[in-house]
Amino acid sequence: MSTTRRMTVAQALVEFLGRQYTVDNVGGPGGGAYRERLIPGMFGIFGHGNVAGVGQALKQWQVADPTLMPYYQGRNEQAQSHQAVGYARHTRRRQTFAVSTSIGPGSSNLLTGAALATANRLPVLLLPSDTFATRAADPVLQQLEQPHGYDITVNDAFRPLSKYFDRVNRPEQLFSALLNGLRVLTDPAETGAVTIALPQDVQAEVFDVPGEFLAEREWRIRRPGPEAEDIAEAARRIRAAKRPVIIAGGGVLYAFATDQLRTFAEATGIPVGWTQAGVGSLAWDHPQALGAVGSTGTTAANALVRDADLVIGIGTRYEDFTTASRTAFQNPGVQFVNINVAPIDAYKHGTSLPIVADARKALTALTTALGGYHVGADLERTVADEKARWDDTVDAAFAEDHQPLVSQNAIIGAVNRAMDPRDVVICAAGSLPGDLHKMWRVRDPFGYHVEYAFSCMGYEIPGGLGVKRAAFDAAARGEENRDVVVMVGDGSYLMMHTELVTAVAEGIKLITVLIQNHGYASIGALSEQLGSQRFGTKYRTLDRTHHTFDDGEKLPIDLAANAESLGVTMYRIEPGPNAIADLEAAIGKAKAAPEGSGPIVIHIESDPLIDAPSSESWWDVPVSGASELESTRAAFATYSDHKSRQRPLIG
Ligand SMILES: Cc1ncc(C[n+]2csc(CCOP(=O)(O)OP(=O)(O)O)c2C)c(N)n1
Ligand SMILES: [Mg+2]
Repeated sequence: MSTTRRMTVAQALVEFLGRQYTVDNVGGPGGGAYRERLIPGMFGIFGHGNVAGVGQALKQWQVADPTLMPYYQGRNEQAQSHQAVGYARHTRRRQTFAVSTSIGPGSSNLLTGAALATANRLPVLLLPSDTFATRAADPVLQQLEQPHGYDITVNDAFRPLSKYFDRVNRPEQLFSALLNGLRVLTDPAETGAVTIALPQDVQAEVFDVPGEFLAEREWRIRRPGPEAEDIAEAARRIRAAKRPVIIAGGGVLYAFATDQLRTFAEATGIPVGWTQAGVGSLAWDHPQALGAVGSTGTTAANALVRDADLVIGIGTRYEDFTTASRTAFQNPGVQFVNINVAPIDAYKHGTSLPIVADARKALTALTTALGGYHVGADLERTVADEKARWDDTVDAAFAEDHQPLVSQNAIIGAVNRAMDPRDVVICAAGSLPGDLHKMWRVRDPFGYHVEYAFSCMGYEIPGGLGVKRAAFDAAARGEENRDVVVMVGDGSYLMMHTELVTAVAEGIKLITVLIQNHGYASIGALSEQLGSQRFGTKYRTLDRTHHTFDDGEKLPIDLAANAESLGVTMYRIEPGPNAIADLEAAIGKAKAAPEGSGPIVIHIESDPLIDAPSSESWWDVPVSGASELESTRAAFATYSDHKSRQRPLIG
């Protein structure tokens, strides 16, 4: 017999969240079963809205049992949600954090975080506070007060950004709000931002809570198998294909299907390219590993997909970069077999054979169905030749010796060499994600974490902190530890570096390589390519006469001193011939620091005008059709040429 308890909505919320577990039959310790807390902690920045209700409940539990719902601070609500997302990706969408905010700006600061989680299909539980449900205090500080709709609050802005949105206007609604919310969080096809708005008066209201609501509950990750007819048809099409290729996406990693992918690839001889989220599906030096596909791809992968007559997509969203804006696949007869647990992706681009299934189960079934099949020797030769050509290209880029400022290519090579195979590299925006996608030599399924669905400047440091928390928690459970290395540009750093303070407060050993190139190398190169002459992409002093930031002096900015002032250990790499060797040594030194000793930032300057090797690919960014500038007219001609190769549907 369960007993009913009288408690506040916030107390019931915190206790409920502390008793939720994710269970899974793959990806546990030693590859076996898995059972962990779904919500291992809650972030919060307190203000009116959550200081009393949720804050009181957290304090009450911190006194009674600090393990039930550990509270963590952050310096910015958006950054807190990025930490939760980083944690969620590293735990393969089986654990995430809750984020509690005050009303108004505390809530709206989370909007970018919600969009990022939803775009990346990564779970995060957002608990923004809301204005009074009773309207007893009205309009309260930070209330939106829309004349045309008095029930609208700032939190309604989460509706289009969330996979599940709810508002607990009455205490009894908490039950269905949380049960629905957690269903979505743990659903492999639906997951993303779950937002439950909590009016500040309701948080503190007392109601009767049945004991069964507060009992431990398990959420098993669904891993649906494929339908036999689909596998038979896929096998028939693969047997008929002359030039098949696999595109591996994040779904391979979330399904713990890397062994199954390698087995399938080796049994059939089909080569494998990968998306940003799919890096780690196969080790870079596997003979069938083509590397990155699409706009930020390798010439090897792009050559193979260009001529492919059958593309087997596994756990990919087929995002614009992957398809090179629908120009990647040029074989007129190309067909697609799309294996994905999410129907939206399985059916994407009008594919003729969608298979809605877990990647691991589908690959196992497909391997069996294809017994005895192997691609021809000519395809194997092409793969080996293209792979060797690209590997040589990367070797040359890593060995670049530009002076006085080094190239970012050489920096990436140094970081790659200095990190252990199990360490994790983190990135999100700027020129680094594309360069890493092309060139990073990944050696472990967890080794690469680039947020490139939203590519949000500022994700890098908080996202990396979330990954480090997850790696640390896994190590506490007996797994081997991993160092986490954030690679971040000066633009992203300036936008959101303040979670370094959080790392200082908790002594978290997060290693950051900060690349100073005084502005936006990425958008600068894009601007130049599109005929806009790098307008507005450099950090320079304002020339008031011509009102331009493009030609002034570099800003007298010292980001190393900035990080140092926050309590971070800093290594400055001096420009010059030893910069790359010094960088490798600095990473080695940072890695040797003990856990608990706090964050380390390594500051290095690079030349923004040296690009990564070409992908021999394209990305659709529309160019002005009319222009007074000759540079724009030239860019428009090139644009029109590429545009002619775009396909309306690719399936
Ligand atoms: C929040 C946000 N605003 C704007 C952009 C568009 N954007 C993409 S990369 C970039 C510049 C990044 O600069 P930096 O971090 O210095 O990297 P770099 O380009 O120099 O490699 C901008 C403005 C973005 N991705 N995210
Ligand atoms: Mg920069």
